[in-house]
Amino acid sequence: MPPFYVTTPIYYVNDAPHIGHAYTTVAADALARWHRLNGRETFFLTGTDEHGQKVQRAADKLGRTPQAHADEMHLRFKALWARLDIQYDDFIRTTEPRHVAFVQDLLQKLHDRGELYQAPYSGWYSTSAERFWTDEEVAAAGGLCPDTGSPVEWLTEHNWFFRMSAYQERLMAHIAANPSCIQPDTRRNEVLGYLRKPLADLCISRPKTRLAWGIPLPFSPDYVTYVWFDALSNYVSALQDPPARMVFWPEALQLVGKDILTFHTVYWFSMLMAAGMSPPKQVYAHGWWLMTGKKMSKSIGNVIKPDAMIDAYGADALRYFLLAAVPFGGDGEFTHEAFLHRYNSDLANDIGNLSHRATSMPEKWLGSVVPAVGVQTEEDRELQAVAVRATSAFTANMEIVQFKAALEGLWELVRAGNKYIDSQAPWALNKRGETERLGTVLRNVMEVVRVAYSYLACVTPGKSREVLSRLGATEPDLDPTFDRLVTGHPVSHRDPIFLRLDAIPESLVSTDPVVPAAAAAPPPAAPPVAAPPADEPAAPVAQIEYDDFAKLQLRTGLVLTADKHPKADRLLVLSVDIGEGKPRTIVAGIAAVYDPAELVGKTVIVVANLKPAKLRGIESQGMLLAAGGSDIASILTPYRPVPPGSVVK
Ligand code: ME8
Repeated sequence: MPPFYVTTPIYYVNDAPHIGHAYTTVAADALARWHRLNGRETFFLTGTDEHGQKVQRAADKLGRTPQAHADEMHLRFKALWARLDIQYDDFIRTTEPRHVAFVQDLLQKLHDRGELYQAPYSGWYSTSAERFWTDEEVAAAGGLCPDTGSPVEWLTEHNWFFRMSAYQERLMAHIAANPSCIQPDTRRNEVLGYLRKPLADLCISRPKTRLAWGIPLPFSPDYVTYVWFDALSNYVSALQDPPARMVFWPEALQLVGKDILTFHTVYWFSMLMAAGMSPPKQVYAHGWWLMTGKKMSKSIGNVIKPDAMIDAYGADALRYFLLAAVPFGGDGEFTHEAFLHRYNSDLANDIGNLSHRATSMPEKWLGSVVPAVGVQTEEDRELQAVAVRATSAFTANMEIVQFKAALEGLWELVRAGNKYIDSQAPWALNKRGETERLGTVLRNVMEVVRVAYSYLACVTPGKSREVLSRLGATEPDLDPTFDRLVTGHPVSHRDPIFLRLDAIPESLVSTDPVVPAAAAAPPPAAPPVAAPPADEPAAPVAQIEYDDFAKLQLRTGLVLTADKHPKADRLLVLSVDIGEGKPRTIVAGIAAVYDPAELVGKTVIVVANLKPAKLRGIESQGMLLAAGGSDIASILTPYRPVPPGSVVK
């Protein structure tokens, strides 16, 4: 088996880590753990990007040196990785002497090979994006920085350039010959599209007079190197010592956010080619975590703090959610409602329940030991087949970096395990005194738990360790056959591994009191109130008494699913959890303004006591509130997160 090398971007130390950073790092950790579990020699690198204008500016603001700032800030990343159970093999900081020495050697090598030259350079410079833009790019962005939207200034500098344009053909040929070197395919096509336009040379220096915080060019000490040239080199600088580490390089899988894909392909691949090295095996660009439709980012301030999520749910629940909620490569809207929902359904209910049953039943009936493997019936063999199928699906999807599909595959086994308990009814076997069959059934259940938590050990390492040790297994064991536990080994039964939560933990919502879900039976129906269209002045309305308003029962609801109405283009059919235990079906005339997929996970306001009505053959058990009258502009959602079923008044 070839070795396995996985990297994350090195994160800027200008601010504290948020869920976006945790995402890439958790994904890399899950892959590293997975390959280690499979016996593959693995190296997992992460680190911090400590030079450049962003860091310099953040340090200036705090009145300290950039080095002191980086020394303090990089520890925040390390502390979060410790809390998230991230098992990296090395953490590289770009201010470390080993990295600086490597970058200077690389610059010297490229200089000696004639890959660098000096020339005057003029362009629109954006300090916020730390780069120059062309006239056309700035014009297209309305005279502002196309990346950040901040003002740009016209600068002329004498700078050093890398002959990147010379690599255009080679880059295209390399990508064509190795189509999997950029994933997903859509991202590869984007890079190819970029490469079809003329490729310019890359300005790789900054005069020290403008930016002192960087690595000096060894052959031109009045300049420091461009932060991306410095940062990208980390993936190889970390493999220099001991030299044997370089065996990992040809196997590199580099995870990056989609925003930094061009740097990691066009720039990075051509730098490597110029240095006589091969590009990484694969660069995988994942999507963004969004908050209310916008990329979660430090500059916008719409960030979720991982520490708060870990305090509320535990590290493993956060790790699981990040990987299970969206296909790797796509964007995902982060909502507390969706988190709670997935936590309760997948973790507390499905797998938590399964492991709880596996250890509570032998305690009650079998003296808390692993029972012997008995004669297997048709149903037992079917469950065994599910285990084989589910674990192969997990494996196949982990190989293509599709965590969500891998977990969905494994969940087939988790659900089958719970169903098997229901159908085999061990409580009835116990009552009837069928001890041997009871032992066989419980053994099979324990094996399902052992298999599921062993595969999950790369996603939920802490909980897996805990559950496996309750069954007497010291290490995860990926063999799906139901005879791997040690017969007669003591089984310990303790608290549920994932506690069910009734509402979003208070520490995560505002400090304002959250109105609890109403349990009272709804009073008689009242007609819905129609709002005037937004483009007409609001006409004076007839006044009503408070009691009339109070007839209206409004609740918050979490959209669980949304689909097009099979018979009406205008309508969507939603399943909405309004805290009643069973979701409501609501048919809403919003198909013209909303894509079904974007509604899933959103919290909406539902008129809960409207008489059910059939809309083109489907009964609607309520109505959504929306603004804009007949031309709906927006559905209404609460300003702050509230649990489904909260009273709205
Ligand atoms: O770009 N959703 O550092 P950075 C998903 N130092 N992932 C996100 C995210 C979001 N909303 N926000 C950030 C840099 N990320 C450079 C990298 S590498 C040689 C130099 C993740 O601190 C994602 O992995 O801005 C993204 O690529 C990375 O954080 C950017 O982190």
